[in-house]
Amino acid sequence: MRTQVVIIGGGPSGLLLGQLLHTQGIEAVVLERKTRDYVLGRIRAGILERGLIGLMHKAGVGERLAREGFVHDGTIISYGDEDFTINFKDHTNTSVVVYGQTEVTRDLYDAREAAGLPTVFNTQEVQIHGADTDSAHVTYQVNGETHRIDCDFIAGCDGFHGVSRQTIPLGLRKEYEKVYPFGWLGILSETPPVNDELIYAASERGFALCSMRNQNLSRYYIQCALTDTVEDWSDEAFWEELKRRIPKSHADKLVTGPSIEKSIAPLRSFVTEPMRWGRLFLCGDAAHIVPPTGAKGLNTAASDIHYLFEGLKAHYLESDSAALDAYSEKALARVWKAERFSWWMTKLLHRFPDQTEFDLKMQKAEIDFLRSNREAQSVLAQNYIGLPY
Ligand code: RFL
Ligand code: PHB
Repeated sequence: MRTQVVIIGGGPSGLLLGQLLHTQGIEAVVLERKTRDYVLGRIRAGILERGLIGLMHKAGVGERLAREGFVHDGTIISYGDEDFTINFKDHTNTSVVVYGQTEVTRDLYDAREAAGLPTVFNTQEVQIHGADTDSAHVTYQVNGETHRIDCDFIAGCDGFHGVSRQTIPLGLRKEYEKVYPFGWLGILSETPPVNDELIYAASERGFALCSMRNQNLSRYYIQCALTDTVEDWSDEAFWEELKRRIPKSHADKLVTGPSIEKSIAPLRSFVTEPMRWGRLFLCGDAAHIVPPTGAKGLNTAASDIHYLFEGLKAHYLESDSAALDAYSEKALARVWKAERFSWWMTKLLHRFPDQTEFDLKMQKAEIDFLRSNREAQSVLAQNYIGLPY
């Protein structure tokens, strides 16, 4: 079999690319290691920047998002019982939208199926061959049977644990990594959100985040030790700890209930350079990871897809490969800024095991400065709503 682009990974990056290519008549096959239901069962991102929203519309899948997404004009930052709002709209004339990654992925799968585009699920042993030659191809197994697809290009959209990044010889790539000494324990509960806007809460007991999916579905996170397991945290223990970390005025209003999902995610900053090797292009979590504090992971994956899509479009429709050749450089320039913002938000709001009393004073002074300084708030707002592509 032959196609123009093989997309490895049927997560949001791979599906968005597939749908955008389809609008231009460019053929792609998506290979996904799991099933559609498994992919949709992963509860992840919740905040979409205007760039990703624009791409969803461009891909022809923005209708439900426009109808059901919740526009957020700002966010609350708290420290102990004190809190303040940063109004994105005032500073940038732009908002973000609360719409779960699950819904983004569902809309993309629905559109892919409606258009009859090829997706192979349950693929195993995916291997990339000849990415640095003119005979690139991908092999994979389904039910023990080996298949081969020849192609012009390969989009490595297979997340942090995928095969695409590993295919680039070690001597040709450089990896940059920071592992944080804590994780996030997250729960989803069918309860009304404690507040209309998100609350990013710093406290002496550690960080907490109050987020949501809709009027009766809340998403909450608390910073936890890396050694903690989900079994260590009963729902009751989670709610008690959350209440201790957010301002009392909010804690008193918190509606609790049974969790319908509970998971722990470690926090990591990671970038691999370059994001291209011959005919292979890395996109999204396959190339970079951010700690979730700035809500940048999915949004940065989307900007990669924008650059790759524009490159492939110019290559196929105008026989111009300049944009494709600039992919790695352009994507990385934006990635590093998202890395910086996520790292900064993480440092600002979390408790680190080795923090000295001086470090704590610095953290508090930085939050106080943010609270009182319009320019500092503007910098946060510009980064949060997403830097331009
Ligand atoms: P994904 O979502 O990991 O999808 C990769 C897909 O590739 C498949 N795969 C393979 N398929 C074929 N062959 C192989 N060998 C394969 N290996 C893997 C996998 O099964 C999977 O389906 O990567 P993608 O598409 O690049 O998307 C990235 C986003 O998922 C990620 O950046 C965000 O979820 C990060 N993130 C957030 N991002 C935001 O922009 N805003 C947020 O509010 C936000 N919150 C979060 C987050 C991530 C979190 N966790 C759990 C890490 C909150 C959390 C808690
Ligand atoms: C979420 O709703 O899952 C969420 C929101 C904001 C973040 C991270 C996660 O920074």
